Order: sequence, then structure tokens, then C-alpha cells
Amino acid sequence: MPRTRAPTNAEGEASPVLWREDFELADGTLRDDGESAWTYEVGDDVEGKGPGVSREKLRAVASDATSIWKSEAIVLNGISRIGIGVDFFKIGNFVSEDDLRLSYQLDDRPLVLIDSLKFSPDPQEDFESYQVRLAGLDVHGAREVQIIIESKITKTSSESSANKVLYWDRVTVAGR
Ligand SMILES: [Ca+2]
Ligand SMILES: [Ca+2]
Repeated sequence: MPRTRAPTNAEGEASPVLWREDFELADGTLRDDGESAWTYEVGDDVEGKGPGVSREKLRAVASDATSIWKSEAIVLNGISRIGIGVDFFKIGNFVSEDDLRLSYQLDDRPLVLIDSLKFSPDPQEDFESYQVRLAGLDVHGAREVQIIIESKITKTSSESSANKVLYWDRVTVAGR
């Protein structure tokens, strides 16, 4: 995954925002039933160990299970093109077994992968940020779009990577 992916045209950024989550919610929140609703499913082994909203971002922690964050089904209502954006941050030394997948789904069609992050194990880089932007996605004929973020952070016995944490923020869908 490139470190920075700028919009390739104006549609992602210049279009009106249809849906946005900035995670301005209580720390530890795993589900938002309010405006811009979402759910975050984590493994039983990390209950109480810090996954969920953390300082106005979504935090994923090492777990035996893959964690799955899903937006609500976002109604498109005549929108023909959308842009999708998410900002990711990682702290700690990740390894090739760690993964992150950002996907979207239109109605009940198959999931489409936008980007998959394979973490650099470079020990010099214990903080990295990634902006993923998909612009100009044709959604003609679809009623709804859902954003899905799956993450797998492996547990490790190595001290240098014992505190691996992954965050995401500013999940945005724009369109016209
Ligand atoms: Ca935020
Ligand atoms: Ca919300």
C-alpha cells in the first residue's frame, strides 16, 4: 500500500459528504447507533483490553480473531459516483502476518477490496500513517454501500512488537 494516495480526480474530495465518522465518542465504544452508525466486532480475548474508540479514533489491538468494523448500509439515493476515504495509523513493529483490508460492498454484491496493507517490518519505522482514497467509483443502480475494515494483528512474544496498535479515523463517503 502506498504511504499516501492522493485523489486522482475531484470526485472524492469535491463532492458533498454523504457519510462521515470521526469517532467523537466515548473511549471503548464498540458500536454507534446514532448518526453515521457502525459496529465493531472484536475477539473475546481482547474484551477490556482497549479495542474500540480511543481518543476520537478507532483502535484495533492484537487478537486471536480478525476484527471487523462495518459502517451501516449508507443509502445512495440516486447518487451515481462516490469517493471513499479512510486515514490509518500504526504504532509498533508490524510483521508480514499482520494485515488490514479496506473493502466496500454495494447492496448484496460481493465485497470489493479497495486496499490491503501489508505492514513493513522495518524496525526503524514504529509510526506510520496511511491515507487511502478511492475516487470516482461508479455506483449506478446500487441502492446502498457499506464500508468494511478487517484487521488482524497477531499476538507476539517479542518485546519490540508487543504493543502493536492500529488506528483508523475520518471514514468518509462523498458523492453526487
Ligand atoms: Ca477523529
Ligand atoms: Ca457516528
